[in-house]
Amino acid sequence: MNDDGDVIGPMEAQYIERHHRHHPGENQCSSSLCKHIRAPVHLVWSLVRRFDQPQKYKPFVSRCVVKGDLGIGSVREVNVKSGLPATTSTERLELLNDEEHILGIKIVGGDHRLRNYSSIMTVHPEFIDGRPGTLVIESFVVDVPEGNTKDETCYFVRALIRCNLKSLAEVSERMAV
Ligand code: A9S
Repeated sequence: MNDDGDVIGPMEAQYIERHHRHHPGENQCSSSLCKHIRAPVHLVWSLVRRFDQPQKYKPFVSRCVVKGDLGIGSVREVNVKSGLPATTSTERLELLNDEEHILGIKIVGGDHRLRNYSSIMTVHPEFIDGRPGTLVIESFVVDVPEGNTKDETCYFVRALIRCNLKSLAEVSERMAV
């Protein structure tokens, strides 16, 4: 895998085929990123699964408040740090599978331009240099905003996700020491 998270291995492709199939419409874009983390899968999953605390690893999130019992359908209000083209995002928990390590989220509101954004994150155990590691795959589908191209939209979202995954790796690897 190169450092911008492109899928290049057979394992990634197989997981993407199984869990990350989006059906983008004509005016939507969709992509997926991978990240290999030098920390065990239970540790990485313990961070990813916390719908109520994305700020545990997402560098852009300044605050998050959840309404509901953290079950499927719960909604979180996310505030993001200054300097981004947005301040808030309202997001719903669509899927949380602690057996297969799958997290599904939809963005349902906010003062940003990502409409109908839906993402899937899966984490998979692997070995890196003979030590327990984790392959994280994150995929999304989103509307292409008026006035933007598919490439611009894909580039923008991939850049944000790449930052999230880089931070997830740093936080996980620090905890794994
Ligand atoms: O947080 C994620 O999992 C992924 C993304 C793409 C979140 C993006 C974001 O929170 C900002 C960082 C605020 C950027 C939203 C929803 C819109 C933005 O413009």
